Amino acid sequence: MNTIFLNIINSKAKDEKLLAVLIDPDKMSPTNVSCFIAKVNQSVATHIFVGGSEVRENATEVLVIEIKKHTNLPVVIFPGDVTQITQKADAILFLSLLSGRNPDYLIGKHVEAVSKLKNSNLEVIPTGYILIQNGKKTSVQRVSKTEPIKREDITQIVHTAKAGELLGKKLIYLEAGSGATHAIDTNIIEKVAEQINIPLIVGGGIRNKATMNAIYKAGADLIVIGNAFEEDETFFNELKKKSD
Ligand code: 1GP
Repeated sequence: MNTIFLNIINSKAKDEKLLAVLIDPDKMSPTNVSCFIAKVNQSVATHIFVGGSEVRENATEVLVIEIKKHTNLPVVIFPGDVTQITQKADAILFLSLLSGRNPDYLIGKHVEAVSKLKNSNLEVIPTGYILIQNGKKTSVQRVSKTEPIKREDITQIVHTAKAGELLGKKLIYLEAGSGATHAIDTNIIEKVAEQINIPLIVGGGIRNKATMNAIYKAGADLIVIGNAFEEDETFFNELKKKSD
């Protein structure tokens, strides 16, 4: 039942780095899925995340059904809201926005989600989600009405990640925000990775292989990329799987 989480743990133990392609149901039409997923399948991507801050009702389920017709990669919901939960996916990142102090995003939405999760086969992965300031207002900030942690406040970032681990979160996700101008500083990633023992996800504003490699080297176990693939599908060419 914990297959996806256990695979992440096993990869971390072997230092095999993971890559999730993030697909926003509001930006991807189901008719474009097969062509896009063909490129994902040929790349080193290991996971497909589906979600967004604001998504039309049912759009996520329709998209997940279509994606699963074209790939065997695990499809993980990365929800901005309860309405995005669908049983058609393999797992859900059950996100607590630990950087903010809005009770709805710390526990309220989670209580609402229980009726959808209690009899479901979805693998639920408790995830501490930490938004870090990157110079422009992000949609997470706007929708959740919370402030990100300042990027200079490294102690607060590290302690927030550690508090998440101590609370029992199974993953920590450091987020610069979708389309961030700059990815999270490697210095921040190093400090967090040194202090936590659970897998570390990093996303937001990652647009090239050099940045990916630097972020992996700093200690990220899984990188999430959305915009860079939406804007330029040729980026997949740089991330082709090596043929055996
Ligand atoms: C956003 O971390 C993800 O929630 C990915 O961000 O779209 O900027 O790659 P990008």
